[in-house]
Amino acid sequence: MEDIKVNHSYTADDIQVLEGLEAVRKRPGMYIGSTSERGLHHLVWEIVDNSIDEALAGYASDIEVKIEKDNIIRVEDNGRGMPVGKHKKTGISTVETIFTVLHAGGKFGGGAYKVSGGLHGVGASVVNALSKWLEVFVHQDGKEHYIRFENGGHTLEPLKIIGDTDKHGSIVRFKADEEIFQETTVYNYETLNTRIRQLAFLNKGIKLILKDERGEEKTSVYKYEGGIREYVDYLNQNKAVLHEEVVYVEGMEEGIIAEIALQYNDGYLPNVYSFCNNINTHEGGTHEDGFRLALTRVINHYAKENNFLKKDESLSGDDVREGLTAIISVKHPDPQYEGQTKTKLGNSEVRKIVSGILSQQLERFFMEHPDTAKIIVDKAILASKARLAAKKARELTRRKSALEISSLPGKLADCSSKDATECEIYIVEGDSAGGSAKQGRNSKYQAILPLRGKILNVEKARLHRIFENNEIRSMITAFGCGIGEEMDIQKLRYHKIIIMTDADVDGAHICTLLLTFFYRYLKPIVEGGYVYIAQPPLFKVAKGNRVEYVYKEEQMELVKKEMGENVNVQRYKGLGEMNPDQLWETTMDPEFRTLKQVSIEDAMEADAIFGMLMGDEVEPRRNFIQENAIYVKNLDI
Ligand code: TTJ
Repeated sequence: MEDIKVNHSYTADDIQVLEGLEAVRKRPGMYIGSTSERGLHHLVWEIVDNSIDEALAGYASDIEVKIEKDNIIRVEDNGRGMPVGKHKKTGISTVETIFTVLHAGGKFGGGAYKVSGGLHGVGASVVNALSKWLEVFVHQDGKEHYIRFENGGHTLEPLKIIGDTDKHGSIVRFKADEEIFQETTVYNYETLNTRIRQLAFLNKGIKLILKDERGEEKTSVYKYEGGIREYVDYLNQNKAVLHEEVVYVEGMEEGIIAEIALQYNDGYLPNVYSFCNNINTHEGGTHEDGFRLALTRVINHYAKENNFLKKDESLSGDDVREGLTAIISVKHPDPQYEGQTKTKLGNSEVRKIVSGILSQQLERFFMEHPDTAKIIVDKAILASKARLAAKKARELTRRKSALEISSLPGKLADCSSKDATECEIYIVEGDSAGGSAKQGRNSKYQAILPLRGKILNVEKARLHRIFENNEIRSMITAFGCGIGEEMDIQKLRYHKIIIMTDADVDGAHICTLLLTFFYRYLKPIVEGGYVYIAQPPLFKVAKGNRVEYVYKEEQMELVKKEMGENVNVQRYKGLGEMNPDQLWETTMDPEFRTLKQVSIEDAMEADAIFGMLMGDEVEPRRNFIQENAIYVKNLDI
């Protein structure tokens, strides 16, 4: 152990100072959260924050953080340099005061937006208290000043001039005390790198350098003239963005600076981060409230003004944040933090300031960039529709469980058996075919649910609109198993769900719609093989008393050959052309019928082509159906 030479006599103030630093050493967790790896890195931020303050005040442009050999940290800035003169209250140099008086940080600073006075801004003295040794170099007015502390902040000798210089700025070097940081005193490059890059994003124009000299030298240099604009670019780098330009607004009111950058991607989750004085306000707060308020208001206003939205419709906050990447950064001279982890900004005036700045400038941006505005509004409208559909799906499921089986739809002709494994439900197109099916069925295990035909042609609906369709609602109720996330396949009341539609375009539409719907909202019934498509005959071939039904075009020749001359051929254009007995015989009787079991691929395919089938263009639809008749056998088109 070397002898510590103490050159100056302690005053009463000094004694207090040392007691203060001793308190930090006794309960370090109180000051830096913990003495884990995280606490160790905290030391670096306590020092760096002071240089950031100097840069924010406009006096420093470059900050360098170096991990020297033996895990010594060196922080340098090119600011004015810490004040070297005598401190009024302590009677010692301000530099020494900064490093030996708890919470002295706030008093020497000149900058209005003190990061170092923020969340954990306990000050440089805490770092000193928890260091084996710490050195300060101040370059100012042609002179280089120096002071060193050892063993938890004991001043070796007062600040002194050690030479001439033409630089200006502050340098701090320190070695964390292994007695305090017993877990580790080894710094993680990536931990430092990530935060330093973030600080560079949050403080545009400041050059931040990280160097590692412990092994092979590593260096990262960050300087973002675009600030949080480039932060949003960075966050969206692997995403498909919906518009090239990041929307950026900034303003200052009542001494509070607010900056917002945002850009939409094709995802669904919002990615919104807020900061106050460079601290990530995880719990949000008034700046985030103001942001949400303005975003929702401006997008709704724009959408209505331009008739993208009816006057009585509106987009919710969740709608306008779908796929949104945004950074909200405020700089506040006197921030108040609240919440569980003190990461919620509490200053109430900030809400109005942020919402005011964003409202005004976003509105203007939309006017000047109508194409981007349209893209954003469209995205929110789509989100709104999806949300509505999901809500309806949930409501339907809830209604079902509340009313149970007693609420079975009136149109349903249910079967008498309650054994789901033998029960079948025919989903039949049209009331007339439904009537025939009801008369022709075996009512013990066959249920009939007629769907009113043409629903699709009328609707040209987006998928979610099918929830507004009564037929489909009664179908869901009849199935009894709920839908979507709350679906319970155990409650399915029929183990065969049989779609029975006409062999024409409308029938194909209904089939596509049903399969798409099943695929999206009732996937387990498709996966479980419970869904079938009935195969009604295309032709009836009769000769005298003998009647044959033909299900496939290719069979026709064969049957004609077999039955000889003078056959009567009837082409069925719809289920309604068959009487109840014929329908039973040809399509419903388990002894004779053939059913096509629907695979998940069929349903997927239906889902994929859904948009095309629902579109306004008739030709591609017609062509598609002709070329890909996965479930359409004969099309009268
Ligand atoms: C304060 O106002 C007068 C001129 O100097 C201002 C100041 O304190 N600047 C300053 C402090 N720049 N850099 C610091 C600083 C740098 C490090 C690395 C550590 C600490 C504690 C302060």
